[in-house]
Amino acid sequence: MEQSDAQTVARRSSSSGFALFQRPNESLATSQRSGDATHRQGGLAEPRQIANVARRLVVISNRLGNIRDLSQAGGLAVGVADALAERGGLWLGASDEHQDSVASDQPLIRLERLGRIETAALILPREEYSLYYNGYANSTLWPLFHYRLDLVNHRAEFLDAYRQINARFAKALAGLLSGNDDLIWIHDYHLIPLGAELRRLGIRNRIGFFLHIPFPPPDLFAATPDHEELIGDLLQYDVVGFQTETDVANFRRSVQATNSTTFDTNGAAEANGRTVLSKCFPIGIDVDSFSRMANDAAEDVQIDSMRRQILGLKQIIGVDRLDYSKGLPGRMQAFARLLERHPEQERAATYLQIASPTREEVSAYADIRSQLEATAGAVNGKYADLAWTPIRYIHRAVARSRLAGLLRASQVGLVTPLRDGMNLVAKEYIAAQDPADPGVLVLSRFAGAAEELAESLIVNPYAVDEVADAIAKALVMPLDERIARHGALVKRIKRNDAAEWRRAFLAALAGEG
Ligand code: ADQ
Repeated sequence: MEQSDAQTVARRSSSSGFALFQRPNESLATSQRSGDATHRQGGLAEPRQIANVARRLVVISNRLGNIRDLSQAGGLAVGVADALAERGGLWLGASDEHQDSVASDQPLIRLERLGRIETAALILPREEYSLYYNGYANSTLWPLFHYRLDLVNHRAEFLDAYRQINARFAKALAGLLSGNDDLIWIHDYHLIPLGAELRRLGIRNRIGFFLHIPFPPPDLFAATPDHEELIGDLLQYDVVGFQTETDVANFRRSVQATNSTTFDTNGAAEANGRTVLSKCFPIGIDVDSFSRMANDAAEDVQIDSMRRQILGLKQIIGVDRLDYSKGLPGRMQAFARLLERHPEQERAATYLQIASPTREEVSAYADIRSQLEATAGAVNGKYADLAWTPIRYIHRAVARSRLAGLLRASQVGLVTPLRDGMNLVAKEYIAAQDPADPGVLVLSRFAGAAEELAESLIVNPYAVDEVADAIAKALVMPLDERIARHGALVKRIKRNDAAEWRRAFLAALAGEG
């Protein structure tokens, strides 16, 4: 359908040069039926360039990655951008920009195109977005899905905003689809009801959902009053993907407990007149590119590493968002116990913790920063001398290239979350190592990565002495054992890398896997 400019209110944004547009009174059903082939740039309506691959990929995640500079992106952003770059497509996410008042129910979207990737940034009402993001997503679902019922905050206005924002995403997306053939891939816990909202608008496309965080066991999941609705939402997808077999099993048990739907041996169930496939797709990294980055470490990272070599100091490293699920206070306590239980490590090992700020508007995150600073201060106060600082704590995000160099320069990687969907830092630590002299990964059994990475030193992060002893073992592990363990781990992360993750998910989504 050729869309007239009269239907589109568009104006050029002076700062960014791409279009901000609003579609008043546009019938979504109409744009679906006719396969709306209109792409607006700076107020002009142009024919949309539909990629010449058979099925266009449409990705939706809460936030958009910066497709102009993916060097700073980890995990989801890289995986998604590479999938889109391979086959072309559209990426819809919430904009950093917000509406101060809800002037209209029509979607307000900023479009940008770079090569074969088109991004659509949805400008959402500020307050509603906050209740959805800081509220339901990060004060209700995040703690619930990380088994932290003690931190779950349930409020009716959180849930209302969550459903409302998902409905806004659905409305925006419906207007951007180019037809029934678009493959729709929705990411993460922020957008669980999006598939159901799209179905409500009459969208018949194949829709897949991937959960990046754990799925809790049925008894925990049932603690949320909304659990039946959430299960109903998930059963509207064609494919529901999880990080681990444990998550898949938890999901299936919750489905059975909630509405007696059973899964066959292939993980498929019949619901709402379609087949829903539930399956494990462990996310991975681009191993070769991360190894290369680690090899080309910045000069100051190399100098820091040489200084430690001269002093005979080994480095233990942790890299995380400052999130209570990552087990940081317990990890620092484990380092302190290492110094108590293995006094030979005094002045021989130093612990570098990089913890980037995250979700600071959510109250459960306020305490953890002061708790960590107090622990680091107490350990340093007790043990430090002029020549040795036991804990170096950096409360900032670090550029990925530096991060890779720092991981390589560390003899022990400490990844001890209390619960984690996968944990890509574990895989990045392995990829960063020098195969001829690799470091040792100490990994929580409660990270999804532990299902794959059995050759690391697997620990219970709640057992502080056990973690301390594992660090001690890693620090003195003979070279031949380190090489053997590292070789096996590298094979594993190469087999399940980022390319395999998206290939497998997209094959399932297209009905081929
Ligand atoms: P996260 O909870 O953010 O992701 P994780 O997988 O460890 O957890 O990290 C994602 C990326 O952020 C990694 O590439 C990492 O290097 C980077 N990163 C973390 N801390 C950083 C810091 N301080 N400075 C710079 N970069 C940092 C969610 C789930 C995980 C799941 C991923 C992907 O919680 O379980 O592995 O999604 O699915």
